[in-house]
Amino acid sequence: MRIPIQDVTPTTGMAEVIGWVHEVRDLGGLAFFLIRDRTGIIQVTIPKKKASKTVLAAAKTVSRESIVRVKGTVKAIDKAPGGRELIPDIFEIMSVSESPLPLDVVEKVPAELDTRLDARFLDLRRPRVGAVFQIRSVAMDAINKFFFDREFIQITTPKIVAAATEGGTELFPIAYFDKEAFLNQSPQLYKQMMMAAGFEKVFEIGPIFRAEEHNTTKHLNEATSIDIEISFADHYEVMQILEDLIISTYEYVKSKCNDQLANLDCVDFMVPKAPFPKLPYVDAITIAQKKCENKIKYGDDISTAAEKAIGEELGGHYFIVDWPTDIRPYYAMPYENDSSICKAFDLMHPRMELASGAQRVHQHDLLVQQIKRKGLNPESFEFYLHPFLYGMPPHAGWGLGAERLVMTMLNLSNVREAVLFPRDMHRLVP
Ligand code: AMO
Repeated sequence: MRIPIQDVTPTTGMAEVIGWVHEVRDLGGLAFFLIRDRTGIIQVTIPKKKASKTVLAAAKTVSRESIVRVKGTVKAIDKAPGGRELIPDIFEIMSVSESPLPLDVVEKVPAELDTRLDARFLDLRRPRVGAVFQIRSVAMDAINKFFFDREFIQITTPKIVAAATEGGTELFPIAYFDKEAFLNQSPQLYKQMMMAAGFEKVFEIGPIFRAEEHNTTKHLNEATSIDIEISFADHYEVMQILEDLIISTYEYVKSKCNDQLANLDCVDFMVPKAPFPKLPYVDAITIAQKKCENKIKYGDDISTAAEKAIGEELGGHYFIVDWPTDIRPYYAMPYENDSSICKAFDLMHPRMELASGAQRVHQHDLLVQQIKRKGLNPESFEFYLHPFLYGMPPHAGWGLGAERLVMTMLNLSNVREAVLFPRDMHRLVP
């Protein structure tokens, strides 16, 4: 029976493995193969004089990245990966790979990201690339556990919608029978409606679609958002939950992903330290003004250059709080004593923004007023506003980008590295 390659040890005696032919080396009297499955790599050594004819025939013709079944004796040997090798009695080709390969799995030949994404299935066979997605899966497991441990209800909200969430722009229109419809930018309105449903604590992990014409290393047109909404909570309470979630996700990954982190050269993987500083927006602007050349002023969004400058100053994760009401969405709650600033926040990694959130406006009339102030039509939001008339609890929440979380956690240079099949302005296939 097949065993995972990582479980093959010199004490196993006999072993059978199935995997891809990672490398082939012929040294005259000896043929060496490295065989790879998702758990690791093993050396298969064929002494040509002693091997059977069928083993020799298969070994002679097999191409790299073909799938082989190898059964034989395990021997300890210092120089091979994992300190052992397999001497086969059976060497059977199960699935032939064509040559040449569209992409070199061994990474001896460097490839551009575009070439890699075109042959993504092969790219993902690279242990270093596969490790990103194994870690992403573990991080998602940590996040789900975190929410279920705290008695959140998991929700799934529509991705085909009739109205914008975050303002009028950045929507992908779709054909929906005879109606105008869009792909949803955020579960924002629906997660808030679940507060009116009495669910109190909800989370959703799902796709968001942004028709932004950005071609940067941190923007995707289809991303994964980790969203929460909580009743009877303010912005401070949900910032604390976000900080706890980030730290516990890092801790879980650190405890579960030793091999994958080593594959990625993340030997200095550090769990962020609590508490994350809370920097008022006005101070963030002052730092940016001091450190950046471009002229940023109060009331501007924090540009990429400003993010970088402030990130260098702060050095770790931090929140930007107390934003001008004018530059945040209509659903962010203004402060009672100064309505020019609101109870919104961003969670920042030194490299970029990771999450946005706020305490929300829960009063119907104030919400209508704020929607109008943004130049939007309250009639388009009727389905959303309706629940605010019948007992809407005070509430707060946030949305955290899963790809940016993985990108910053693993120090990846491009957000596309954290997505199996990224969608950007130029990429719709595969
Ligand atoms: P926001 O629009 O800031 O807030 O999005 C929240 C987080 O989602 C991620 N994100 C993206 N990641 C990659 N590519 C993109 N184009 C992209 N757009 C967003 C980011 C970002 O911080 N409704 C609010 C959240 C809330 O208040 O609860 C919202 O969507 O990491």
